[in-house]
Amino acid sequence: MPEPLSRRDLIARTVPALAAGSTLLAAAQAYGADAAPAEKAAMPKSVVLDLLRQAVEGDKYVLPKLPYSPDALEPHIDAQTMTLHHDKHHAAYVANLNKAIAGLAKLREGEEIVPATLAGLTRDISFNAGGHIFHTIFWGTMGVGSPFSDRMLAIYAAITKQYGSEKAFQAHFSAVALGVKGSGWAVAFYEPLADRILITDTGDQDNRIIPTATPILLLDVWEHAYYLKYQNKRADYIKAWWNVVNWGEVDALYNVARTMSGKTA
Ligand code: MN3
Repeated sequence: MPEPLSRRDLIARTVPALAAGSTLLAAAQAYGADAAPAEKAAMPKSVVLDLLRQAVEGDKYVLPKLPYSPDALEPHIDAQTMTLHHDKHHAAYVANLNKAIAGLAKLREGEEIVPATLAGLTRDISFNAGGHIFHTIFWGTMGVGSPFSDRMLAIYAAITKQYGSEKAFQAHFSAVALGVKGSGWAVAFYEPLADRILITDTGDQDNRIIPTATPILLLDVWEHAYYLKYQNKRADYIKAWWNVVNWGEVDALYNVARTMSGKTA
């Protein structure tokens, strides 16, 4: 008899944004506190995996703590923006995700499933789950870590091979971030079919996700992510953000995504 689907599997099958992060969620769970030492040793240490483990408790989604103090990314990203972004915006996605799931349960108990209510709640789940997972990964991929020029990193080899140079990759990613219309994210995904890194953007935080691909580097370009310090100068925010990318963590996620999809070095 097949194992019953876990909550993660169920959501991963129905919510594209969560599906994109599901490799990381699977890794976080499989290599968590209960894993055998050999299994844990096989997976690189990762801030993001630790945060993803904190992002759910039982059947409720939970706001993980920032892995550094709100002023840690100064002067590039200011403490007030970090505090509002994490404590208010991310917290609201978590609360609204739990609310939408409860709302759907209630809807199923009713005499009929009202299509408009269903459509609204389904969108709420996709939107808020995307927000919850993307922000959780975003916090973990910033901070003080290895510089990109560390040639020992697997991500360095992959990016220079696929994009020609660090500069070419950053220019491409920055242009995608700058080109997002309205609110959204620039995202670099690991795509396991071709063992390749792809850059795309999202509408809000729940569209244009590549199924099976795993986000390894992402940048929030919603105005709430930068407006206090940079106002309308999104390009300045993007330029500053490169200074706080934790390449050691991006490398860890790249290795986790490859390991989880059966690739060897
Ligand atoms: Mn945001």
